[in-house]
Amino acid sequence: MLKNISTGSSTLSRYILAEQRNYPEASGDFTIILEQIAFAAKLIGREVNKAGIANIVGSLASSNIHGETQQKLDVFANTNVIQALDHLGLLSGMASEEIEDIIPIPDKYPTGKYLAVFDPLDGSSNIDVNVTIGTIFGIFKKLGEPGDACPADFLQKGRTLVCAGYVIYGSSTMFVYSTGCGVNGFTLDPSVGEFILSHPDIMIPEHGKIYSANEGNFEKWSPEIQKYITDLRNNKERTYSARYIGSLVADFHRNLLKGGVFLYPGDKKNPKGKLRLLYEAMPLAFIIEQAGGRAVDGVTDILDIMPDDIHQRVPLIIGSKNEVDMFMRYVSGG
Ligand code: FBP
Repeated sequence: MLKNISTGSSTLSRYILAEQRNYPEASGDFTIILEQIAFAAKLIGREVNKAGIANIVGSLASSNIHGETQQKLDVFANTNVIQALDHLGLLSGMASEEIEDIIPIPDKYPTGKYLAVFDPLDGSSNIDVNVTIGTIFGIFKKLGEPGDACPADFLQKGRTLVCAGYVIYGSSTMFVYSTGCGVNGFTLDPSVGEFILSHPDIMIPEHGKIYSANEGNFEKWSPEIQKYITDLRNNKERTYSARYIGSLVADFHRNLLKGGVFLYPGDKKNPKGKLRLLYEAMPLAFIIEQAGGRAVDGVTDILDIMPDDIHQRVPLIIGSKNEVDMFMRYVSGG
């Protein structure tokens, strides 16, 4: 944790500024980008909190590029993240899980050297039943020439992320991020409208006691994955509990703090699983590695996968190192 910064008194802005002072060459761009994402998160969190009473739950007639019905809040969240970032002069383009093409910077604004990728409202199929949902984001540097981004600019390994984070809209709203110097969590104090440092230097326990998977898919999994889950259930040395919310940010956040493994593997019908590499897996893999955990697709570490499409799906096994290593031993036959 940074010197002279204590929990309960440091706002997100103050923390980012202090972090920035460790890098004399830093321009302050991140401070602006992260503050803007935090602002969008406050707007999204406000709508999420009143979702039941306002006419904002439910579906729109439109569907997104994955053929899923778009929830109204999905569209609201997507618009707000874009509007928070498009005018800064710091980005050369954005890519959202909700939009087929990359999102250009409007001509009236200057471009910059960063690229933003995001899932504006992860777990949105849970909105109508008041389950915790979240926003996931990652920031890359645009490689090559400055100016407007093209889709190929986004095809970078997760190792090149310069920042990643998520916001969780739960019983409180939390902003968790990393710029590659550890992971810190900030809780929104609604009375002052500020994110306050509440979870400094988050480290995931090396061994976890929770496994999170949609066991409704058990019969579709490979025998190796079935054996992994069966052995976790029957483990004699360590008692495992199953916990699955079905909302990635919520499942991830719990396991990050308590230790455990989340898995959404591929199966025969969908060998690449359900989750998206760029918008979900990479940012969370960046966070988990910074917190001492591991994320894999069953063959490779997530951060070492080179995407070939911005909307690519990927199997995701993420969490405490011990349980992810164990998964790799099962699927590699080791
Ligand atoms: P959406 O982006 O459509 O919300 O899908 C992602 C997600 O909801 C994740 O948050 C969650 O981990 C997963 O799907 C749950 O899938 P399933 O219902 O198949 O278990």
